[in-house]
Amino acid sequence: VKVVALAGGIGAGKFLRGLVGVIGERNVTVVGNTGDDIEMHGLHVSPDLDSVTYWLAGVMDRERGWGRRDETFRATRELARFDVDAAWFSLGDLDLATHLFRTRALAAGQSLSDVTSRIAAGFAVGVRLVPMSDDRVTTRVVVEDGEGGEVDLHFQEYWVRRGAHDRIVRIVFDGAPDARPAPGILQAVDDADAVVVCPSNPVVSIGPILAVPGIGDAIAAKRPAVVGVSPIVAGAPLAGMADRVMPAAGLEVSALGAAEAHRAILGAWVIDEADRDLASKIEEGVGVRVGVTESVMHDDAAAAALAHVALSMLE
Ligand code: FO1
Repeated sequence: VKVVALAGGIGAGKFLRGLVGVIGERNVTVVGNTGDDIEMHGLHVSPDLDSVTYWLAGVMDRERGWGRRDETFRATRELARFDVDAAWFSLGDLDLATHLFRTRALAAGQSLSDVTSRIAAGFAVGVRLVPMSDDRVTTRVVVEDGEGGEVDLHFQEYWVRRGAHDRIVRIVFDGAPDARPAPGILQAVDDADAVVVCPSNPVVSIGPILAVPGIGDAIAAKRPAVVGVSPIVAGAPLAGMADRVMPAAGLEVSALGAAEAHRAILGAWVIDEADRDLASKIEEGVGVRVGVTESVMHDDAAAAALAHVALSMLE
C-alpha cells in the first residue's frame, strides 16, 4: 500500500517508525508541518521536519522528544554568556549542522523541498519527506497582554520563550492563503491507497498543513481512505501542548474534540482503550468509523501495532 502521512513533531516521529515497520519506507510519503519554522540567528530551523527525520533515522532523543540523542548545547551556552535573552531557543551542537546546511542551500536558491530531501538522504531516511509548502507559512499565536491589549507572537515565542502561559486570543497561519502545496503532494495524495493523520496536535501541527490551499480538498476527496490517530488520550495530550491550544480553537481536549478538528477529511479514527466510552459518540457526531486500541507508543513495537490497527480500519 502507498500511504501519505500528515505529520507534526514528536507523536508523528514515534508513529512513523511504526508505520515504516509495517509497510516499508518506500511506500510512505510524509507531509510535514512547517508552521513552527523559525529564523533563529539567521538560521532556518524546521522543528517538525527535523523531528521526523531524526526519529526515522533513529538519532532522536526519546526522552526530550525533539532534537538529537547524545546532543550537547555548548554553543547555546556560550551565546548565553554574552546575552541570556538571545539564547532562549536551544540549538544543539549536532542539530546546528542541519540548520547550517539548510540555510546555506536555501540562500543558494534551493527550495525547502529539495533541501529537506537532501537532509533526509544524509541520514539515510528512505521515506519521501516533503514540507507542506515551499512558501513561508508561520503559525502566529495572538495572546492577551494583561492590559486589555494583544501581543502577536511567533509560535516558538509563545511555547518555548514564554512557556505557553499566555491566554490565547487567536491562532493565525500567516501566509497560508497564498501558499502552494509543495511539488508532488497533490499527486501523492491522489495516488495514495491511504492518507494517515499522525497523532499530532490537530490545531498547530495538522492545522497548518490543511490550511495550505488545495491540500485539504485533495484529502477530503479521499475521505473513506483517510484514517487518523488521536493524539489525545483520556483528556490529555500524550506529548506537547494540545491542551493549551485546542480550547483556543473551540475544541474540547478529548479524542472527540481532536476528531472534530479533522471532521472535513476523516473516514476513520483510532482512539485509545481509555477512551472506549467515546467511541459511539464520535461515530455518530463526526460520522467516522472508530477503532479502539492501546495507542500509547512506549516503543517501536507498540507504534507498529498502532499503525497496523490504523491501516486495518480502511476499506
Ligand atoms: N523546545 C523547547 O521546549 N525548548 C527549546 O529550546 C527548543 C529548541 C528547539 C530547537 C530545534 C528544534 O528542532 C526544536 C526545538 N524545540 C525546543 C522543540 C520545538 O519548540 C517544538 O516542540 C516543536 O516546534 C513542536 O512540534
